[in-house]
Amino acid sequence: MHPPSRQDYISISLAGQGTYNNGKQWRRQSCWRKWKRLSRLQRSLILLFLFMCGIASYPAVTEHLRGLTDGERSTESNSVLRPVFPQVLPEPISPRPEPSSQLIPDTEHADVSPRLIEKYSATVIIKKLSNKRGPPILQHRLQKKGNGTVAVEEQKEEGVVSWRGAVVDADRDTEEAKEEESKDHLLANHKSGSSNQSEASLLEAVKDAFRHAWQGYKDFAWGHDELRPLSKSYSEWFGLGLTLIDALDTMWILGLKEEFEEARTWVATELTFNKNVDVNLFESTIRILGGLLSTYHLTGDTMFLDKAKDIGSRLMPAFNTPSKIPYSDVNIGKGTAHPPRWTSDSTVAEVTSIQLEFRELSRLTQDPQYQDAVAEVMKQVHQLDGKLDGLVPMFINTNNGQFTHQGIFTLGARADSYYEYLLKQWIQGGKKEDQLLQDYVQAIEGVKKNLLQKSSPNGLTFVGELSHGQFSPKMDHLVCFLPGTLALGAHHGLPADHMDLAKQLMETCYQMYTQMETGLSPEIVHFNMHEGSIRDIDVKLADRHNLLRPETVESLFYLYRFTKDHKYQDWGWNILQNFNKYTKVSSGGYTSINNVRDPDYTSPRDKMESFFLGETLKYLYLLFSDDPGLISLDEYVFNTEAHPLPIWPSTA
Ligand code: DMJ
Repeated sequence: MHPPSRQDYISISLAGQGTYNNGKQWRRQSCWRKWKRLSRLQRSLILLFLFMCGIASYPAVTEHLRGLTDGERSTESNSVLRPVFPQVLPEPISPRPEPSSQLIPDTEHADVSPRLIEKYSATVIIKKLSNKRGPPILQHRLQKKGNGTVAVEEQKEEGVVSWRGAVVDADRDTEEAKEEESKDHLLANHKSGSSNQSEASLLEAVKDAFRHAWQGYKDFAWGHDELRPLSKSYSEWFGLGLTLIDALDTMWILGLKEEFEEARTWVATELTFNKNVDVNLFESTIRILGGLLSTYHLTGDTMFLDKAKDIGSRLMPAFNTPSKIPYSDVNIGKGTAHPPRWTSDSTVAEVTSIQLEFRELSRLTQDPQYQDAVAEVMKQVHQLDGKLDGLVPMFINTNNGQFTHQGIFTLGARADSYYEYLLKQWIQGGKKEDQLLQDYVQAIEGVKKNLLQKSSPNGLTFVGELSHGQFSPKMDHLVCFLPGTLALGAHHGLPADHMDLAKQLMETCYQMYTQMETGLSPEIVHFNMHEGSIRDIDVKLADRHNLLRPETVESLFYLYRFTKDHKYQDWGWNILQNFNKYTKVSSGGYTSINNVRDPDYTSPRDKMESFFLGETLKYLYLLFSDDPGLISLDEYVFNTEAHPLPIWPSTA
């Protein structure tokens, strides 16, 4: 037997030879012996087959290597979904130090540029392409294990999450084929946008997720603020059943009547605001007042309105300040209010993102005190010095009513919903309050002029921050509310370039998910801007957590509602799958996680934020619905906690 001559040998291994051991060499020789035993015809047929496979995979390979931007890829290819994954969250585990390997930026995952692809082992690329169907862009994420690179599809787990998100135990080989078949069927319908079945399946997946989250809350945290799903307990923030109230209108919209009725009974019989407890004005306004008002509107049940009046009036002492800029905290039992212990400042976003709710409370009660109080804040902020092209600083002093910590501008934490509420108040009031519109439009121009940049190497448009004239390429996940808000503005008649920007930012926000190893976004990212960067996105160690936040799926909902481009649904679907894979706790509930960069060690935080039920799952449901009348955006405006409030009739 002669060793195979080099030119006859067909190998898929283009990686370093040193990685092959003796066993592999033996298998090669054995293959070669078998090959030699084949007839000439058999060999020709096999070679022809391999040639055809090569032709068939050529477009996928070139697309992968070119690292196409979304605009260049077809919607159809984008709509092929990644395979479903097993439910993975283990029982509670005690924190352990991060492996040092995580300190090394994970270049394979963050980029699809040709330069970077060259760094891949060619073996892995070939494996990926041959094992998977669908476009590389949805599948290119590789996962690192030890010092090697392992394709996602090589993971073997015991359970698999079905299309609808339910966990089924199955023999992977048998079940996989069925799953693929069923997915292809649903996907074909989904792509055409014509199948009720497909829409129903997507909606059902969200309902399944909600039921699972709710079950955990019900079993371990009923009537308390937040579920701690791993320790099967709860945490209190205000002691007001925050998750339950935040979730009321979601249950109504999802049609979960039984769950809604149980919750309603609790609100009617157990919820009391006559408690000696400090609450944050902003958080209790957007979650509790907003949740009760929207549930009242959806159901017509006046019990919710009575509760809304009760909490609304108990929050009013916050406005008793020298400047009329409200304090951050109120004791709703004692009727006293105060700033945080360390400062007399309030956060700009907090004092300017309570207006939708208080204005609506005034309209419903015919009592102007609520509207007057929040309008005074807007009036003052409108006139203040210290803005930059309509952009506002992050803090405002409750004694003198001036901005503090000036010179720092962000669309992220502490400023974000100021911009959102400028537009939404204008919409709520029937587009008559010109000053709000002017401030909003000016601020968006300010964003374009001062905060908008493109990343390298792939040119993702992002919103950075400015500190005393110095630009920082830092972007919070919170900023991902902006594509949706821009799209909403364009829908209500603002310039078309707002929609163009919305689409670009939407892509960026999705990349913040898909470029992570878990497919879930971190809390904060930093974009690379210098030419020759090998990846667009870096994540600092302290920023790798995911709190189940809604902003990206919120924006996906708006973008889909206005464009009907199914890629936005596909992106939302992928995000839901990854929530199911990495944050779902088997005994009930979902948990925020500390590390989106290590699929093997996500480090659960043991907390389900109330906005996961109030916002994230609601927006996912609305994203998958093809009914524009389900919370019509011409009739409702969502507060910043996803509670829909009516756009006022023109007579109001
Ligand atoms: C929510 O409470 C609201 O969406 C708020 O505007 C921002 N933070 C959370 C969600 O991330």
